[in-house]
Amino acid sequence: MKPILLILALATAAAFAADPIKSTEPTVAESSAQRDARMGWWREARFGMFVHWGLYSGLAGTWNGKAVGTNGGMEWIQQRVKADTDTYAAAALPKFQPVPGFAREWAKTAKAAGCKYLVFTTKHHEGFGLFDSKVGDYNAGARLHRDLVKEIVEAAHAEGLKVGFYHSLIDWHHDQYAYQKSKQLPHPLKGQPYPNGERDHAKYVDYLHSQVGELMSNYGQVDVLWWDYSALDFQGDEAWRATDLMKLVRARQPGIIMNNRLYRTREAGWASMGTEGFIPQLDTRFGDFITPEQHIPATGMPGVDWETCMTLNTTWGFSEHDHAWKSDELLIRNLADIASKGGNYLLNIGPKGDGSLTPETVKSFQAIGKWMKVNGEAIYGTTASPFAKLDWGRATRKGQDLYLIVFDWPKDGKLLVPLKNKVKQASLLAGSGKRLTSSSSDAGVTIQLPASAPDAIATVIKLTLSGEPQVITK
Ligand code: JFZ
Repeated sequence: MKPILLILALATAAAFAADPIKSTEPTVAESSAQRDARMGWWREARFGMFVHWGLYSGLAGTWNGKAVGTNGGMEWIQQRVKADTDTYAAAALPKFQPVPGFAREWAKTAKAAGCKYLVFTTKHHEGFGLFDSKVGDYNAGARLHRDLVKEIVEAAHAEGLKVGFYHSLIDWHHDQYAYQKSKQLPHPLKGQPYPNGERDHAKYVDYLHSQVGELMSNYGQVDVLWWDYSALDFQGDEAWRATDLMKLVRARQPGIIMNNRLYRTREAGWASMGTEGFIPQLDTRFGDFITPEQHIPATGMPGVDWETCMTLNTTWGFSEHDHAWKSDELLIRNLADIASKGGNYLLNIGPKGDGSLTPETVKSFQAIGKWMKVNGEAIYGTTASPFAKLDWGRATRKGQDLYLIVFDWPKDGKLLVPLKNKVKQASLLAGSGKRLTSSSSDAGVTIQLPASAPDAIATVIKLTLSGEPQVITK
């Protein structure tokens, strides 16, 4: 090596050593401070709307006039009935007729509920793109002469919402998607030979990269990319040329936040298959956050960003047969529970084939919005509870302020908070911040409450402490 090159190399190495770089390949080199800045809005947001919408929405869980099931993901209906893509499209396309302005209802519903971001399916496993693409004809541009992604992005931005793209890696339409390479990933024709002879999976991966390139270039700023999904036996570079794909995305959207579903390895936060297969560790080269699905982790994940995604009933895509709607109480308490553990709640809606929302969907989001209007301060921008467990509810934290979210109102009107601290002030968020009195003992701080709960679902008390919270552990 020439002396000048040697000096350059050493200087570069020294610079990297001085400022430890968390992630190198496949993401762009980024310091912890830069990463924190990039993740900032997402960590404060705490609540987002997820939307599953595609050709399956029009089928609504019904195939040939019969219910395919009354629960479970009906966005998988093509796989459930084992339809090839042509049969499926012939049945589903006529039923997918978005009304003008459909996306405005979604965005307004999200905004009024207190959501800070909206993540929606640009393409689900069925393979139908909601966008317009130069590299395929199975999309809204080609079939409906509309760019539904553009319509949704514009509606979200009009409400001041950040925007996320869910994009399926799995593809049940593309004729080169080599589904035999994985025993674990679903496909309607699984177990059957390819109907069109040998497949060249690299061709599918080229198509995937091209479409992701379009999505990252044609819609302005995209804040989240929600990949879905990989298997232990098929993931990462082998399955999707994931390193290159992430590089392409970061080059066009430097601030974007991505989940970890391009991979299925321990470093990427996965231990096994199944929706409970995640582990609380994540090398951020492989994604920014972990995605517990349909459940809330028992404890938080210190040092790891995570987001629980959940359905309102039991399906992601609309089904006319699914009536198992979660109660307002459960939804609001889930949001509080997740915030108390330091995570985000991505709550799903499944619009119908015309893009409209079910009355149950609207009602649930309105109830959350009503609660958030009074109590949002206890959710947004908070960090995890300092308490391992509380008998009566949950807590969140903002510096030296604690938010006590009471689910079970004490019958004797005394709320015991296991804290050594002196309380500067205690007040209710509901009813214009009524002050409450408190006293201290060896057991902790006792707050004197009104006889009945101002909010039967969850009442928030704001505690201002002097100093860092000091928790009494039994
Ligand atoms: C996936 C999708 O299949 C589903 O339709 C929905 O979009 C959801 C949000 O994400 O669900 C999964 C993902 C991974 C597993 C199971 C369901 N898994 O690893 O077994």
